[in-house]
Amino acid sequence: MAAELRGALIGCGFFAVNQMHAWRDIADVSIVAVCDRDPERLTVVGNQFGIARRYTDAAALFVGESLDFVDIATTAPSHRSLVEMAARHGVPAICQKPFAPSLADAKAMVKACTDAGVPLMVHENFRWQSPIQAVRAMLDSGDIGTPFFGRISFRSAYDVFSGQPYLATGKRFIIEDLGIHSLDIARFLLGDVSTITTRTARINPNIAGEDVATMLMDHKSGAMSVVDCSYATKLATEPFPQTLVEIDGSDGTIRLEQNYRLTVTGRNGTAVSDVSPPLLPWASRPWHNIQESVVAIQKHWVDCLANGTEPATSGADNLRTLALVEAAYAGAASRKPVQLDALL
Ligand code: NAD
Ligand code: 89V
Repeated sequence: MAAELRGALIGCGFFAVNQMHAWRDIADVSIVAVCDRDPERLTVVGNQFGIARRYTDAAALFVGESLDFVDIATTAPSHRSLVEMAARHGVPAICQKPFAPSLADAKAMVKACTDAGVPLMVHENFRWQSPIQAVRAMLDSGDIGTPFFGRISFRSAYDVFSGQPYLATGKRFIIEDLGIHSLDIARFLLGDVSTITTRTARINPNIAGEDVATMLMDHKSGAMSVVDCSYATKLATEPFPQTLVEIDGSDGTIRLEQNYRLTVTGRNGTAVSDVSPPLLPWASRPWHNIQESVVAIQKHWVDCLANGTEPATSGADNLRTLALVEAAYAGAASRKPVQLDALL
């Protein structure tokens, strides 16, 4: 591997701009080529980041470039073909969430990369947000004892459809797009899940999918959690895109509340701290929380490639998050609890 990693971006859309800014913030890596089937987006991102080598066809990119990795920032329908293309060329791949439109596709993608011996990471960045990492650190400190209950909550009325119009048109919406992050955070904080029970609703009549979901999960640790998300919740202060967290443990509690206020009550008393993410020079409120996590996950990828270690949100790991998404939709339809192990 060269001293400086050579990466290429596939998909130069709405969110990829954050990924490009983040790559510029990270040492020992550079994006040497960009690809988008839409020539307009290719020009916008190529010009903004000064990347001269541009492709409208991913197959041509793999033939034309010598790469240490690809960063796939397209939407889900193209993920399988692009990840499998990377595997065929022996190129490690980052793939945006949702990893794939179905669990069967995702399993095939993991197999293709395993068989080719190439690392695969899903760009599941919410667990990398510094406030969420602060909650994880408090759990690790042991101050609240053994967790027995969690609530991971994302409730908002933010207009996500203006930046991401495709979100209004899919049969699936909030669980697949946003709940997937909350479910991953639940796994990150409380471990893997055995059973999930789900209820959904559509409040906004102008979209095709569900915009409210409530999920109750049994974790294998014995803890239970509620993951609730809504894009139909009008609050006095709009919290987008903050994830709020409640954890109850045998010796205390953790509360991550609006405005990144963290309250921990445990063996050492109560401590209140401000865990606001930094506003990076290129970031903009209220997205700065997500934008900072993009730098963190991409740094992690570079470290993993350098050390030969498996990314925390590897393709194999993310199968367990995507299985929760599949199980949530199945359970919302049947109104019955769904066992996770049967899907994996
Ligand atoms: P977008 O539609 O704005 O951008 C996708 C781009 O990919 C488009 O420019 C499109 O032309 C290009 N593209 C599609 N298929 C291609 C192919 N086969 N070859 C080359 N180019 C192709 O979408 P977006 O809002 O930027 O979302 C992209 C992905 O990022 C989605 O999966 C979305 O869920 C995810 N996302 C993640 C976060 C996060 O915080 N992790 C936030 C927003 C979006
Ligand atoms: O993170 C995401 O996938 C985004 C958003 C936070 C807007 O839902 O689509």
